[in-house]
Amino acid sequence: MVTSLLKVSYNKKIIELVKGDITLLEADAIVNAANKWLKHGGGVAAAIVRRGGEIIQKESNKIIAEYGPLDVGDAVETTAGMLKAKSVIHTVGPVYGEGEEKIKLWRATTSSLKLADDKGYRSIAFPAISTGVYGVPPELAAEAMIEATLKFLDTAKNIERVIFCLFENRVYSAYEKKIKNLLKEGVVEHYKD
Ligand code: AR6
Repeated sequence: MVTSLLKVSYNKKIIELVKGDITLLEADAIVNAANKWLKHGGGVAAAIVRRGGEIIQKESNKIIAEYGPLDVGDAVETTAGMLKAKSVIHTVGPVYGEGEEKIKLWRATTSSLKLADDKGYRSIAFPAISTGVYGVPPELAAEAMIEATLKFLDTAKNIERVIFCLFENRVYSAYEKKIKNLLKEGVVEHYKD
């Protein structure tokens, strides 16, 4: 089950926080927190391949065979197989401790948004990149990912809804805190239908 818990508007676009499993979402694109080799062995990556099918891993292998390992911050696209989403965008977040984690998370978020926007997608759902196996504190990920999203939405052509799908309560709380601060500052507003 996926539960929508906080919805705000920014520049006529929607930012939404939901709790649950990203593989169940119906967005045009869902983002995968991948590694440089697109070996989807654990965490959200494994869940995406499990539900979407091996086709996602096979297409990922083709991308790596052609272009070699990705850089941190890159984003590439595969089919979504049997998922409800139309597309999976794989991006590589930083491992905590390697340095410049905030900038790198900003880049991973922006390159995923740009890829989706260029494809004409209207909605995209992100997990909390790097906050699992890669060990980035959720507060840092929330800052970087939400700030990058606001900046991107200033000039987005097609994206009108960005969802952050958080799996763990501690991670959800960090994203909620960031959005609540933005509400207080008047940067975003509560969404009204
Ligand atoms: N839906 C939404 N979020 C999820 C789900 C899910 N089904 N499952 C886990 N999460 P992680 P990373 C959350 O470890 O830290 C993989 O092995 C999880 O609670 O998936 O970027 C890759 O192949 C956490 O908040 O990604 C890479 O090798 C967030 O997703 C490496 O892990 C990210 O956790 C990437 O590490």
